[in-house]
Parts: sequence; C-alpha cells; structure tokens
Amino acid sequence: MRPCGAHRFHLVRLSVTENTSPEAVVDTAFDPHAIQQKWQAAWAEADPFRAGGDDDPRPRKYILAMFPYPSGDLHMGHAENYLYSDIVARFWRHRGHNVLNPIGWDSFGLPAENAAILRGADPKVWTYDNIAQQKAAFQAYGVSFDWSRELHTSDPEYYHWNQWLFQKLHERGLAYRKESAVNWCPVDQTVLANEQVVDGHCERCGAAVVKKKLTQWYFKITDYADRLLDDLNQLEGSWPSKVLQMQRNWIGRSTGADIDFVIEGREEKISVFSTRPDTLHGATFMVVAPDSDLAAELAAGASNEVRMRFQAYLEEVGRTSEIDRQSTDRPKTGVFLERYAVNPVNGERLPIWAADYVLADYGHGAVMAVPAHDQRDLDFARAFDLPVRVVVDTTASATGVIRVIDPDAEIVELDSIDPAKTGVALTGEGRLINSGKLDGLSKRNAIARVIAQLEDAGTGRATTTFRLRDWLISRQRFWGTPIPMIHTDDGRIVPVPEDQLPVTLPSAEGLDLKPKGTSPLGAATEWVTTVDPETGEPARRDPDTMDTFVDSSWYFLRFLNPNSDVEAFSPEQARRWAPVDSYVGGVEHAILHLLYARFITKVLYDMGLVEFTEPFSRLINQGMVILDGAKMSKSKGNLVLFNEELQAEGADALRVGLAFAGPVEDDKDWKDVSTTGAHKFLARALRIAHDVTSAPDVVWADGDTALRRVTHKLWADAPGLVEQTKFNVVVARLMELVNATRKTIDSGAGAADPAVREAAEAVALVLDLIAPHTAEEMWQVLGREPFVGLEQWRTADPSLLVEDDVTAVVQIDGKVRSSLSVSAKISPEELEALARADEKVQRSLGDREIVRVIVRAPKIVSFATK
Ligand code: ANZ
Repeated sequence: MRPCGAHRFHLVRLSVTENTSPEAVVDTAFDPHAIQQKWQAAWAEADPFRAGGDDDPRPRKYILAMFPYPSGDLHMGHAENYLYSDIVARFWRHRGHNVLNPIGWDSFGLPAENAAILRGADPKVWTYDNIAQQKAAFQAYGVSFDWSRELHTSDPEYYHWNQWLFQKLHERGLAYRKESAVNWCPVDQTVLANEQVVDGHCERCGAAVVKKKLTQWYFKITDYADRLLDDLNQLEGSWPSKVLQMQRNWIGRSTGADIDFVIEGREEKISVFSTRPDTLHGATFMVVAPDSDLAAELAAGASNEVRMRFQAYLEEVGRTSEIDRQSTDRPKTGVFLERYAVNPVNGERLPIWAADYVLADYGHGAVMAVPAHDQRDLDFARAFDLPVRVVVDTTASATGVIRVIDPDAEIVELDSIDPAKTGVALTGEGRLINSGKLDGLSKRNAIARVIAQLEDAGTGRATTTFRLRDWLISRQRFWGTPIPMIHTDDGRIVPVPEDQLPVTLPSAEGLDLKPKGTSPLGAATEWVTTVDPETGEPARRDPDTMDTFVDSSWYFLRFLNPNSDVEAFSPEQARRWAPVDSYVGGVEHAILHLLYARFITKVLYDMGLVEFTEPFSRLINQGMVILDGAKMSKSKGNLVLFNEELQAEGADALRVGLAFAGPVEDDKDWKDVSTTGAHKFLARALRIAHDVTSAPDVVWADGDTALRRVTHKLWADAPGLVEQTKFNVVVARLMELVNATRKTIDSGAGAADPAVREAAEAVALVLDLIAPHTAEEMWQVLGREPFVGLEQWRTADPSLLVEDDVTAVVQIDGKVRSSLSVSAKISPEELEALARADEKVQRSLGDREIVRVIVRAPKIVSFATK
C-alpha cells in the first residue's frame, strides 16, 4: 500500500520548454515500454544530449565508441559496447562536463557488396536501409548520442576527405605504388593488408590466403614504426596492457646487424639480418627464402636437377601459409642450391640452401644459420646433416659463475648439452668459445665487438628491423572510396586536382560487381574515362578503391564538424575536443584499426593539423557476449537477438542485465544476464520514488542517519567506480541503496523521512547511467524537472562516511559461510581470530584442515582447505 499523499508531486505537469513536456507520469506499476517511449520522445524533442557549443564554459569530454558497420540489426556485442560508452558519457555530464558523444556509420565495405551480389540489390540501398534500422535500434536502446553529428563514411561528403588525405600522403611520399607478392583472398578476389590475414586466412571470409604478385597502392606506415612503438609508452596505464603488447609485437622492433657475405661466382655480396652477430663464428650454412628473387637467381645457376627440384619446392611453398612456415614443430624442408657463401670473419665456405622457414619479406630474406644457437636452424641442420658448432658456452653465466643445469651434477659436461645430440639449441646467456679473439666475452660485449669489427671492415653495420610492413590500401572492389589518381596514356600517374574532388562512385546499376580480380570500376567505361589534368589528353581513373580502414583512421576528427565542405576537420575544433578522452571497443581491433588511426594521427600532427600524437587517451575493451561458453553466431544458431530482448523486458532491463553481468573486460555468458532480475530491481527502484511523501525542498539533514550513510557512501564511491569502469559494482551499490531505502520506508521512519527522498533522488541520479528511462521517470515522480541526465551529481558529506560497524564475510573454499559484524578499523589478526571462532565457520569447516588464509580487513576472510 502506498501511504496517502504519495501522489502529491506526481500531478504537477512538468515541462522543460514549450512542447517538450513529457506526459504526466505513466503509472505506479512499472511498465518499461511505456516509460521508454515517453522519455525517448521527450529526448528526441528536446535534444538534451547535444554537445555544447564553443562558448560553453564547462570543461570538455570527448566520449566515443568504435562506430558500427551497418550490418543490419544491432547484436549483443553492440548492446554492450554502446552501453559502456553511454555510461561514461552520462557520467561526465553528471560531473559538469560538456560531453561530445557522437555516432556515425563505417558504411563502406565488402558485406554490402556481397549482399548486393547475392540479392541483386544496390550496395548503397542495402547499406542505407541497414543504417536506418540500426539507428532506430540505438534510439530504442536509449543511448545519449549527439545525433546532430551523424556521419556515414559512404557519403561523398565524407569520402571526399579520404581522397584529400590520400593526396596529402602522396605529396609527402607516404602513398606509393609498388609491385610485390601480396596477400590475395581467392574467394573475395581482392588483396588484403597483412593485418587482415588471421592465421593465414582471410579475416572476412576465412578462405586460405595465397600470395600473388601485383602492383598496389601502399601507405608508408613503416616510416612511423619507431614512433608508433615508442609512443605506446604514453598510453601505459590508460590502454589495456594486452593491447599495448599486441601492438608492440605487431610492430616488432629487432636490433642487430646487417652482415654482408660474398657469394662465390656472384659479383654482388648479399646481406643478412641477425640479432646475434656474436654467433658469426658458429654459422655453418646459409638459408634464403625460396620465394625471394635471390633464390630464383641462385637456382638459375645450378644444375638441371637442382633447378627442377627448386621449382617443385617453390610450388609447394606457394601453397603453405606464412604461419605454417614459421611454425617450429613442422618438419624442415629445403633444397641445396649448389652455391656457397663466404663467412666474412673466418673465410669459411657456407653451403646455401633454400628453405621455407626463411621469409622473403623480413630482413633481407636470407639468414646466416647458426644451428647451435637457433632452434629452427638446428632442426634444419639435423634434418639435412649439416654441421653444428657451439660458439657460446651457456653452462657458464656471463659473470663466470658455473650455472648448475643438472641439480645432481656439480659441473655440466658440455657434451651433455651438445645441441647436435640433444636437439635443443643453446639460446641463453654465456661466454664465447671457438670464436678466435672473441673468446671469453659475454654475449652483449661480443655483439658490440663484432658490429665494430664489421663496420671497420665495411662488411656489416648495426641495424634495426621491424616486423611491421607498409599498409596495402588498394582494393579491387566497388563499395569503397575511389583512389583519386589518374593514369595518363604516357604512363604517368597524377593526382586528381583538388578542386575536382570528390571523385564520386558511379551508380552500381549495370555494373558486374562479382569478384574477378580486377576492380568493377574499371568496367564503368564512362566513369573511368577522364583527361590528363596537365595535358588534356585522354586518360583513365585508377579503378581501385581504398581499404575501409582508411575511412576509420580519422573519423573521430570528422565528428567535430561533420558537415564542412571546405576541410576534412577543423584544427580549431580538434584543439578544443581531441584527442578522444574515452574510446570503447572490442579487442578485435587491437591491431588494425588502432594502429592505422595512430599512424594517421601522427601524419596529421606532422602536417601541423593536430597538436597531439595519440588519438585515444584512454581505451576500454569490452569482453564478448557469449552463450554457453561459445561465441554467438548465426551459423551456430545460438544468437540472442537484440530486438527480441528489447521487446521482452525493455531497454533498461537489458542495459542493467548487461552491466551487472560482470566486469567490463570479461566475456559475459548470456546465461548470467538476467533481464528479469533487472526488471524487478527497476520496478523496486521506481516504487521507492512513488512512495516518497516528503516535498522536494525537505531538509535532508533531518533524515534517518543510517539510510543517509548508505546514500552518502554511494556519492563517495560512485565517481571512482565509474572511472575504473566497475559498472557492475555500481549496479550492486544501487541495489543496496534501493534495499536500504525500502527498509526505512517499511520498517523505519517511513516514507515521509527526508532520508528516503534523499536516497531515492540519489538512486535516480546514479541509475541514469545505466537505466536512463527509469531514472527519468523516477526523477519526475519525485517532483523534479527533467532531465535527470543533465543534473549534477551530489557530493558526499564526510561526516556521514565514518563507518562504525561493517559486515565482513567469511568464505571457505570460495563459498560464503558466515558474516560478521565488525569494526571498520579491525586489524587483520583480530578479524581472522573472530572468523576462526565463529560458530557457523567451525561447523562448516568440520575437521578439514585449513591450508591457506587470506584476510582483507575489514571485509573478507577466506579459508582454503585441503
Ligand atoms: C643468426 C642467429 C643466431 C639468429 C642465433 C638468431 C639466433 P627476430 O628476433 O624475430 O627479429 N632471420 C632473419 N631474417 C629472417 C627471415 N627473413 N626469415 C626468417 N628468419 C630470419 O629474428 C631475427 C633472427 O631471425 C635473425 O637472427 C635471423 O637469425 C633470423 F643464435 O641470425 B638470426
């Protein structure tokens, strides 16, 4: 029963401005759909989440979630992603910030084209239909976007500036064409960037990727390799360490030396890259990548039989993925090329082999093989009976102290660790042996000495090598940004003049979009025919389109003035808003998108257009939503559909269910997401607002202290919890406050207690992060003006934060077995003693022996038993 008078404030007609007034409160019964509709209409009308203009005095926050590809319906991954960034955006508004939280669509790309081929539809129509559908879903989900900045990368107004960017890179020598062996997807019939090849397969369709020699456009990201690596240090602590590590590995900086070897019967020397020049005396053969030009040249000079064996081997290698080639547990294969190299330090003849574990496009595509100290070389030497020579004694550490490898032996016999016998390469630290004047030196000193010697003799030099390759950006597909270059009849390639940009896509009508290895745009005769801007002679447009990762490499800047037709973005607005303060997205973008966006940001910095070198100050990766431990997918038939869930319990229950299911970065099993539980909680929350009988101007200080303490503890902790992205804890704390409030209403001072109003308002203000519709409704029921989403959070009263007693839980083998009421200041020893003495604990322990105790005073004592 509701105490009488409870409706006093509900009947007030509330309005923000003329015509934006939401209808009076829906009903005391919780009808999430009615509440949702009402507040969504009110938001659409009043546009409360639009970012403030230049004269807005509040500090700015730029909150962004990785923009979606318009694949149709939203899925649970989207539901999670945009929920988290919405929580952050709402939080900063409550903290007095001018928040920019924009949304757009990454709307170029293969799926549109493939769907179009399958159904004979226009990729454009398919794409924009999907965008409309997703937009409606976002609105139904209650995300507080600034819709005025919506953009689509497939609009000419957007891709105009991709073309501008391309030309700027071209002017700076950072966009270029070259012929090389590229990754080719035989199904999608297009080239792929290295980053789009996952375990040897096409990232999109899963087909095994093959190598094909083609002339393509590249962005010279390798010029930025050092900066891309070094600047990761700036992000330490604000990006997940896993992502930083993945980027470091991908860029893969190795320091070592280039060493030049004379090849018998060849005028020019060849260089090899080695991280272990100290082992030069241990080189016993040389290996070249079979698919390198060098191997072909060396094989050409060999006997007929070897030439044939080499050809057959080359074909076999062409069918092997790069991952397999590098795998250590694969039998080693290769062909001796009947040629010899000469070791520059001792004049020894080293037989030259072609073997697939050496890659053509790393270092110089050739290695000096040191089987004693490199596992792959050792496996190869053992397979083909080549000599193994130990040149670093790893049984003695660099300091000269004997390292005991076999604990039963005093000194290890070198023989017992001979790699030729054990099959285990000696890769550790040690002192040099069998290396002439280098003998006795530590690895580090020997490396420095060898490099100095090589440099003196002019046969080598210190070098740094990167794993990172240049970014291949041209694609032989239709639905992308046309590359703004012109091929003249006399073989020049010139930029489309800036005043003729954008080069817009022709209509897809009449074009055969089926993948066939050349761009469908080449067949659009009218489109492709143009004139040489310098001579006016007939010429052809470049028929390729850009990788869509170009589109997403700078979109966060376009949101700052998305409608400009005079510039890609405004440097002045970038100064105000960028870099992005908080960026939420999936870890699947740990390399591709984030690396490209970091690269383009650095180029824009060098152009003087932005004043920062890293685009995203903080990165939040969400886990996946899975079902029964497995990734959801259409083909497995285990999809939980966003729209169905939205229909069931409404947006807020879905939002609360997801937020409560676990830590942001963890995968969440849909089994653990309870939208019905969330629904009940929201109904309880709204109910307390309905029950409040005191007036909005009541003096809180007169309220019940126990309840006020819970409220103020929330005010003290909520900001920190949100900043640490502990959204599940925020939900738990809201549940705690709702329960405490209910208790006061039902059994304590009653609904008229000012502390009840204070608590209910606190619930509304914090709940807005996660369940904004219910929060708005509560706020209105409480007699306050909309919108709660724009209200400032309150601060905790320190005098209400001193805790007298707290509840400590006692766990045994991970299960809570008892709880104790203890002083907040209890010592760990005291707490452990109390826990051990507790009757319930003793009962459930029985005669089991405690083997480990963890005490976190004053909250937890955890016993582990045998
Ligand atoms: C001799 C040597 C002796 C090496 C030794 C290692 C250990 P990271 O660290 O990954 O940069 N290498 C060079 N170019 C290669 C290629 N194209 N394909 C396959 N392997 C190649 O690896 C550098 C090391 O990998 C180089 O140092 C070279 O082998 C090999 F005890 O040179 B090393």
